[in-house]
Amino acid sequence: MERSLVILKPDAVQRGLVGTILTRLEQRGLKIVGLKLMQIDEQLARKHYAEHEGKGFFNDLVSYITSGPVVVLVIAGDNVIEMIRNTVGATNPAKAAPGTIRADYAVSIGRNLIHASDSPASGERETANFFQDAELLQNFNRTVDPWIFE
Ligand code: D4T
Repeated sequence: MERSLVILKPDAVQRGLVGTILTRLEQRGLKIVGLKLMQIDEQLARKHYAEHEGKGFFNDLVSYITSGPVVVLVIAGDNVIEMIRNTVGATNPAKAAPGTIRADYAVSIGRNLIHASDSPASGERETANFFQDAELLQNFNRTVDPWIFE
């Protein structure tokens, strides 16, 4: 069982795309086990993007992700990391495959709407950065699951 931290970035909130993007993830059958609206402060932004510290785009990235409210969610399930990354599309929306969220709703790498964890280890680390265990409802049953998982 993997966990992916997904962030609907400030542009998604400002552009009124939260519902649209959540719908895409929900309708795929992915199971959301945590969800909240929040504003990321600079300290958390630097922690979340620590691997990019020192790169030319780092300061702009921190400014962007802290510029307004975001919606953060945790999705749990087998292979969710790869499935969500495929649904989200390439980092640069200009190069993302048609039908992915970034290709359908974005054009710039610095306004690419959504973050999703890139490995199981990142998923765990990022989830812990944003959620307390008690905020996650990992064990609730979805009665629809037999129609989604063979
Ligand atoms: P995030 O982390 O936002 O989901 O994006 P990705 O996982 O798809 O991509 P990433 O970690 O390589 O980049 C993080 C973040 O930085 C922005 N960025 C990236 C940028 O503005 N310019 C760049 O050249 C790169 C590589 C976009 C996503």
